[in-house]
Amino acid sequence: MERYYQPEIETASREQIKAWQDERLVRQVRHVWDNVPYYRRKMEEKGLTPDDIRGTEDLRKLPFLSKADLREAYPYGLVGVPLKDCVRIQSTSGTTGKRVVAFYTQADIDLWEDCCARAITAAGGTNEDVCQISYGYGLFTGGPGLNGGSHKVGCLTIPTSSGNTERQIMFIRDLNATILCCTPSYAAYIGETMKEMGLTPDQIPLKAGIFGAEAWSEEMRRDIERTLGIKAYDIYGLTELSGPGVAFECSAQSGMHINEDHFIAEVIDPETEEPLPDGQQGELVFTAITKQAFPLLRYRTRDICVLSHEKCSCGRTHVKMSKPRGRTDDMLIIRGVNVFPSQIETVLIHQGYPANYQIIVDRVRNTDTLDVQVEMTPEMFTDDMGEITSRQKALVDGLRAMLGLTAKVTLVAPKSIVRSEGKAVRVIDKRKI
Ligand code: DLL
Repeated sequence: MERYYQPEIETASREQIKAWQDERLVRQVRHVWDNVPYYRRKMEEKGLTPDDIRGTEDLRKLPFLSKADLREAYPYGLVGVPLKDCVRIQSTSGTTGKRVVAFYTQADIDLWEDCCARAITAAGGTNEDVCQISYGYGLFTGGPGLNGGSHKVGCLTIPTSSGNTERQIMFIRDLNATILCCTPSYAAYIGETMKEMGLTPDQIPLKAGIFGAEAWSEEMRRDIERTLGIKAYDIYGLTELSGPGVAFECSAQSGMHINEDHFIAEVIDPETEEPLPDGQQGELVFTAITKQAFPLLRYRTRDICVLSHEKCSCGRTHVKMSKPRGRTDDMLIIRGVNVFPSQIETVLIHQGYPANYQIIVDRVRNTDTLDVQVEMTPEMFTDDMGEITSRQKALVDGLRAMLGLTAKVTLVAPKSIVRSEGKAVRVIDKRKI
């Protein structure tokens, strides 16, 4: 039977959801106008006042916010309450440019943790469960967000943070952890380490995993589910909007329900900025309608996905987003062809390789080169050159069929690609340097 953390909200009628959104949007626009001069100026430039926003129908009149605005307004320019009312900051890892610093009031934290509690409950979690949180703790939102959600559900929470993989496995076994929360690449690594320790899925008490913070394919899901003997659920979020729990997967495992009582989602064409209908792929844009301290309106996430209002078998009524296909800023353009790392991953996993790979893009004599290093499993490992050559050729063919591009594939020894305890680094683009 499907369980909900807040059934009256999660299964509310579409009319009710719209009524909440209409009312909260109007209030939020007023709050931002009164308290965030940066955004007020953007509204004024478009000739708008709060009176022009009477409900969700008027959402598209509002100006967008992007990462560039966050950079410009860093650190306090988008904060909507006096700092004395803020109780926390969280921040991104800042691999590209300046870090995003997001602010929270106690009420913001509370709503964020509710969203994470919904995700844990949707994965089958109850107060009988032991929830091990192996996302990083600290500035990264993964650990603190799911920690709070796990407390709200009443799970016995093990805040291991990431790293020290053998100790992770010891805790899972000794303390009977039933739910594991971490990045999918770390889940795969934990699975791999368990296998090396001679452990089979039935010797591991886990039943579910809540994995997100980076893109992962359906193939990788099946792989992790098999190795750990669990059901693996996706969870999505970003620091700018709180952290994990903006959207989460239910038992249907076919897209993530967006918590629409807190976030209005749109998908837009990234070029024309026009909103797109359900089923069409574009950039995800969110308007936070309940957050006080960091109230972003029409924030462009750069994540590419599709929305669906189709009825879900789990009984939840909130719109679903597909797994993000990639980011507008991680899409590689190689010899003019758009390539997402996830497409490469799909080919590898189809041919029985683990998701341990690195994509190296370079430019040699004005031509882009695509080099994919793929790790063999210990079972595949051989020094038979004929066998290696034919495996490499099968991968080159698979990649050509998927991408329409010829890649150079190099098979490398097991364990030679560095493992990630957080978000994996899959792409090295030497062209930018
Ligand atoms: O990654 C928050 C999070 C923590 C989500 C734990 C889920 C679990 P940031 O570090 O700000 O926040 O990175 C946000 O990560 O815009 C997406 O590009 C990507 N991302 C997050 N979840 C998923 C997912 C956290 N389930 C950025 N699938 C987002 C694919 C994801 N990409």
